[in-house]
Amino acid sequence: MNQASTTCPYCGVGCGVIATHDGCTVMSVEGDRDHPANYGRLCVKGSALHETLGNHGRLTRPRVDGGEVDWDTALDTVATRLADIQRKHGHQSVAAYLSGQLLTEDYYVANKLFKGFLGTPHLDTNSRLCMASAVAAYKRSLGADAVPCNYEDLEEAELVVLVGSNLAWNHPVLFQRLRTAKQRNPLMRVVVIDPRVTDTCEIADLYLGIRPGSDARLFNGLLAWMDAKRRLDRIYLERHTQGIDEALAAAHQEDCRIDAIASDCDVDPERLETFFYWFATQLHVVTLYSQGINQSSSGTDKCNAIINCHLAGGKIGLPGAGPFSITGQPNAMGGREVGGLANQLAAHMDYHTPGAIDRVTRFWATGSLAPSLPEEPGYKAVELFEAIERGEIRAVWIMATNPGVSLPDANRMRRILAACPLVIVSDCMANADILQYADIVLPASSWSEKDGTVTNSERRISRQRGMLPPPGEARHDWWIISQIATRMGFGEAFDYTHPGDIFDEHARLSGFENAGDSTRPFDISGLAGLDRAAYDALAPIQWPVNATAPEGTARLFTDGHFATPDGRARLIPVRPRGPEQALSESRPLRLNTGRVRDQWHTMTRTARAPRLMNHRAEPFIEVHPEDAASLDLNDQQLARLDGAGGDYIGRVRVSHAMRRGEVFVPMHWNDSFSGKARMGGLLAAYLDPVSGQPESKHGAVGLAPLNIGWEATLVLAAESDCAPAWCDDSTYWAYIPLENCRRWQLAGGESGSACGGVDKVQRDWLAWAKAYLPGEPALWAEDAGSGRLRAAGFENGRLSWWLMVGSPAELPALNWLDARFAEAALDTPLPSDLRRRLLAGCDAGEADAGPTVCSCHQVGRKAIVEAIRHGDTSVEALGARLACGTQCGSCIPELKSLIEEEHAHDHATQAVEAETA
Ligand SMILES: Nc1nc2c(c(=O)[nH]1)N[C@H]1C(S)=C(S)[C@@H](COP(=O)(O)OP(=O)(O)OC[C@H]3O[C@@H](n4cnc5c(=O)[nH]c(N)nc54)[C@H](O)[C@@H]3O)O[C@H]1N2
Ligand SMILES: Nc1nc2c(c(=O)[nH]1)N[C@H]1C(S)=C(S)[C@@H](COP(=O)(O)OP(=O)(O)OC[C@H]3O[C@@H](n4cnc5c(=O)[nH]c(N)nc54)[C@H](O)[C@@H]3O)O[C@H]1N2
Ligand code: SF4
Ligand SMILES: [Mo]
Repeated sequence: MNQASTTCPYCGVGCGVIATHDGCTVMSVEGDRDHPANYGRLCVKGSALHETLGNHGRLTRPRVDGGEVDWDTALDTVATRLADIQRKHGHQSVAAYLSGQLLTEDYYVANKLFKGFLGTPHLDTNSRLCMASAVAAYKRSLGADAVPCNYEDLEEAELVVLVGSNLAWNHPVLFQRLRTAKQRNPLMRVVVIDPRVTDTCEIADLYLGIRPGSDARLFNGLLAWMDAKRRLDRIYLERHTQGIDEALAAAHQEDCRIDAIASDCDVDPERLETFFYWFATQLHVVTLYSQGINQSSSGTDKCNAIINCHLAGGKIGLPGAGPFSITGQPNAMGGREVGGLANQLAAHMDYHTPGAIDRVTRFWATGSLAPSLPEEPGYKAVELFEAIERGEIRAVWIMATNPGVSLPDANRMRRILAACPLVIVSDCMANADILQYADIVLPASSWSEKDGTVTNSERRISRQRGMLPPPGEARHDWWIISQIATRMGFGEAFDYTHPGDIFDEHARLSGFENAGDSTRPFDISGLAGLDRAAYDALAPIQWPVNATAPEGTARLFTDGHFATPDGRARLIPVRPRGPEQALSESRPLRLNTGRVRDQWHTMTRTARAPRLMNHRAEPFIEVHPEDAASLDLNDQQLARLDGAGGDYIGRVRVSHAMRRGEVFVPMHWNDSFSGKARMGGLLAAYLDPVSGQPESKHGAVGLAPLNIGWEATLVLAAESDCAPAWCDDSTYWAYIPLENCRRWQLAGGESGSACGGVDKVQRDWLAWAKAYLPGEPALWAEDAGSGRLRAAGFENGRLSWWLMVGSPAELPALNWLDARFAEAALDTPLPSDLRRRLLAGCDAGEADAGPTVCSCHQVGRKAIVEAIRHGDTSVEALGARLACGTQCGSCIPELKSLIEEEHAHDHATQAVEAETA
């Protein structure tokens, strides 16, 4: 057995992971106690990493025009077709769309090939949908895309403001660090600003349930308030900044009385003033912001409104202080470092950085080999797709991202890709939606196989280390790109033999002609020249790493000198703007989109671990109770959202966490897991004019119940991830992998739909089962009156399917049934008690645990509620009895709210009892 120390491939916290493996399989993972991001902790996604591996469902062979080919053919075809298109349509007719999930080395080579050697600036990344506004704002104010703070600052702060971040679910280990710090320091305060009451509110001293999109108004108001209360740090402003007068003038353009701001933001004025007071009177304030701020048509301004307040109070460059944009993807930061955004060139140099184009040309020695470097920035994500639509770009290479799900107006983006003459896709998973549009598929190696570095949210570079061979013929991304570069005639510049060679070049470029130039703080020249052993052993380190800071740098701008030409930070005048997507009579609801605790993005990886599916098994729509009532919607009923570019079907979750007039849907479901739950199609593409980031958080939708005739649950043996034929004739379907079988949740017979007339009454399920399902229906119990039905089929003595027609509210926990699918053969003839249990789908004595709350120990809601009623009224007591919340801790906020709910319920019942007595 071997152990490898590596880094988690999910979120930007960048936790160190120790993986135990035998060279073929990773048996287990645990948190690396020595890694400064997590000190041994892992969240539920990290601790389930080994359960998502395995060769099943992986891409293993290159494909060209639908047929499998060998690598030579695939690489030659890519090289020839790209060259042909460039010859006919110019250098800038080819593009790349990359991802913050590539390693820095992969990213560096792709950027060098496209911008350096193919002479096209059109290389952008999914970070455009994620960090672009934060990047643009840092550059405008601090002079460089340089995150000033680190994780310890969060722990050392007296006030932590979490804006547009659901840290508890999306950066769980950091959330736990913050919770622990707060327990240690009772004076620490936490403020959460989010239109939804999220699990992050568990540690909030103050919650502001803000009107979506009104954050800039709030922070502008704060700036004006600090001014009025003489809480500006005039000395800091004088010495280290520029632009306070203009920023204040802009803030004062609006009514700055507390009541007016509170009314615009739709929050309680007293709470608002409390927040203002706390912010203004504390020096050690960290404001951590994420997608609730960035993903907006005025995201850059919102980030700057936050940074303004920090600069104005001198709350930056100190321990426990600073504006902290938290990154999402494992290597969002690394991508920014190499120049993965279309407006960047390389190593934090822009096209317009004086001398940069010449410097990079000399460093890469593109010389006579290649066309000269582009002179102007390229198209940003959505613009890039629009350029394909116009026929201006005729080839796009998509790596490690699933834009048919994640881009706004995704259905249109799919049509654009379908019409693009050449689409090349590098991915690892056979079920990624993007593959439907690929002319050429290049199978890539994945986490546990690939080697390189990633940079986390606090500028810390860590190694990801490979331990397993890639399956079949999958290859490393850097290798694939270098091979194509070589076949296009640039072999000399791409003769890498190992990611270490690439890292060395990247480190050298960061320091190239960068001595003493404080406008390029991204400098890791101190890591250049590492030999293979030193690269392999590289310990986590925060950039800059150079001659002055050989051990790395924990915090930036501590001396008040910024990365602007004159060393002064800029306050930016901000005029608050609301969402661009307008509400209308037919689309009166504000659409919010985001993440759930146990899934990662478009589910190609996390959905492979059945226990990660249980917390939220189906796509859903969260709705405020009063909206639900006015629309005649019940909890758990299916409903349809209608948006600008398409519709979405999910199960209603009636929730007090929502504001009235707003709905929330998860961003995760792709074509393999549901038929109509891709939220990208609901949104029109409105972009921030500075950063080009789409407004993914503020759509406009209509909502209506789905009037279906039937609902059914089908559980089937065997392996396969794709949607089978029966999904086509269902109005709604969701696929939910279990340990030993596969579950489909189906609904159909929509009244008003084409097949509604036939299906509305009932289907002939017996005929249907015979047509679609393997094996004979051996058990069949039907209630003709209600249309309810339970049945099971067998093949060679094994259970092959189980069917329940009726509301899924009647579903038992399926653990017992799941285990039956693992049995080699069931007794024949079936004993009567087994028949009964099979029809019921559960063991008679088996309590239904309800939906999973704790994914680590698979503890369900009902079991927890029961334990609370028995007197386990603390998280600790619940942990002692049921083990829930004792491993990764991600479910603790949910445990606490269940305890509170039961407490409230008790009080209500007591009150009623008192009244009736
Ligand atoms: N479990 C899990 N974790 C992840 C990921 C994942 O897929 N799954 N993805 C990773 C990635 S790439 C990213 S970028 C991060 C994202 O991490 P977060 O930014 O925390 O994630 P989101 O859920 O997209 O959005 C955060 C919050 O913004 C709120 N919000 C919406 N509109 C507004 C508004 O106008 N103002 C304010 N103040 N808030 C608003 C939403 O209600 C939501 O709770 O998560 C990372 N971590
Ligand atoms: N409405 C709305 N839209 C959003 C968001 C939102 O909150 N709301 N969030 C946005 C944000 S912040 C983000 S980051 C994006 C994420 O959206 P995407 O980037 O589209 O999502 P992923 O599912 O992570 O796609 C990664 C793909 O790369 C593959 N892959 C994984 N590792 C590798 C590798 O090493 N090499 C290669 N070649 N392939 C690999 C995976 O199988 C998968 O298909 O979505 C954005 N879209
Ligand atoms: S918090 Fe969870 S998902 Fe994020 S890096 Fe750590 S273990 Fe991975
Ligand atoms: Mo992201």
